[in-house]
Amino acid sequence: MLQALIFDVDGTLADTERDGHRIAFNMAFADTGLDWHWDEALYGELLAVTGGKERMTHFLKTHRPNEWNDTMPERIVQLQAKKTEIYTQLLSQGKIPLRKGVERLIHEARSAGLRLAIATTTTPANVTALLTHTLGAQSIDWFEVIAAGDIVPAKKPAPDIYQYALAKMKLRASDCLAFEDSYNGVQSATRAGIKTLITVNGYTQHDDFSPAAVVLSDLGEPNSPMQVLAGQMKENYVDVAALRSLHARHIR
Ligand code: XBP
Ligand code: MG
Repeated sequence: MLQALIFDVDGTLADTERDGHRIAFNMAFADTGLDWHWDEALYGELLAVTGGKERMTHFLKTHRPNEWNDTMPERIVQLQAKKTEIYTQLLSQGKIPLRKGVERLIHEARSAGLRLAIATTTTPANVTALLTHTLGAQSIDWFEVIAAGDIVPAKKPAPDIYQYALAKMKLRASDCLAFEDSYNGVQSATRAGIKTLITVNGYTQHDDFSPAAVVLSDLGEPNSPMQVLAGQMKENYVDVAALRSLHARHIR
């Protein structure tokens, strides 16, 4: 029986990467006097690595190997803190709205008594800032668990963050559905045993989503139908009834 919805954040709740995180990284680099600049194409390549600190390390080792030295790990931690300060500022200016259907589905799920959680590789402060500036500060309490960032040893595509959320909620994977946007995300949720609904975005539309239960353009709205890109869903938008029937079809 479907009991809980577990949401990824970046790319799923909101399209945060191109115009949010990427801009914040570049501003942090400039403020620190670094000549690093992640344009849209390069950032799309770097998104293969989840976690900002891991992403900066990957960038250095693959694009600026001669700049790597043993002070870098600490400098990257400081850069990440600076970037998070800038990113949460961007969110406070209302620059990044929730994706289509997200607010509606969250309210419907709460009214239907479904339990809610978040499983993300982003920094916890980024999650509370996004929720506060889109749904209001009280919405933080709507999610029983906000599993985020360094709370687990291995980030997505490892299953750790979803396993952490399931353990905290004392739920079986088969009681839940996960909402994701990327290859790393569907791998993480699937390895934790959770059936996954994908909503694609500009950066992830060509990812391999083969383990997903269904791949959609977005969650849709009554007056703005979604497109089903893979899998079966006869409804025009994702509501609780659609999720219950998807869950029943996929949970043996
Ligand atoms: C997306 C990520 C994060 C963000 C940047 O997380 O991989 O690293 O790109 O945030 P998810 P940080 O899709 O799991 O929500 O700089 O805080 O890592
Ligand atoms: Mg994501």
